[in-house]
Amino acid sequence: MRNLIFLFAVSTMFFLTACGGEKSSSAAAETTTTETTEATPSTDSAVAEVEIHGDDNMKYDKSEIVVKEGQTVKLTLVHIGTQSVEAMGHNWVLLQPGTDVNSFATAAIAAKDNDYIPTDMAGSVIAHTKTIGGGESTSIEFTAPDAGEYDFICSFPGHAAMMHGKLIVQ
Ligand SMILES: [Cu+2]
Repeated sequence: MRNLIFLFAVSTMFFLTACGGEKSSSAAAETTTTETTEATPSTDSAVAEVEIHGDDNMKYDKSEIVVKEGQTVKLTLVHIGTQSVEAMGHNWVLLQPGTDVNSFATAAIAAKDNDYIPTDMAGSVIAHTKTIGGGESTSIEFTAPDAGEYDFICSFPGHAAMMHGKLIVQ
């Protein structure tokens, strides 16, 4: 009888050990899967992916963006605030060198129906996003122009004084 109880105890231990072993090998399999996902090829270096945020305090989170000449720039503007597009709309407008930023911003006030891009000054624009409100985001793609420094602004009425920066093309 003692022998039988001993045998039972041993076989139970064996069963539990086997069960535990199975659990750790399945955990190991999960880890392997995660590592495979992380090993996804890195993004194409020919494309510069840029993200810039605008907020409810009329500010961009970047005053300088650096890219390389001829590079494809994928720019995403994210409005991290909550205010409406009417009250605190933001866009991102890249201007040709020599453009008078104040004149452009003044003309933009009357261009609400065209994303605040004044039609008669469209030639001064290299690239621009649409105008968005809180919680929205928008992306554009353009080719980085010749090496140099370019002004970018938000052309929503009254914003350019606070929301401006330089795109530096190397
Ligand atoms: Cu703005």
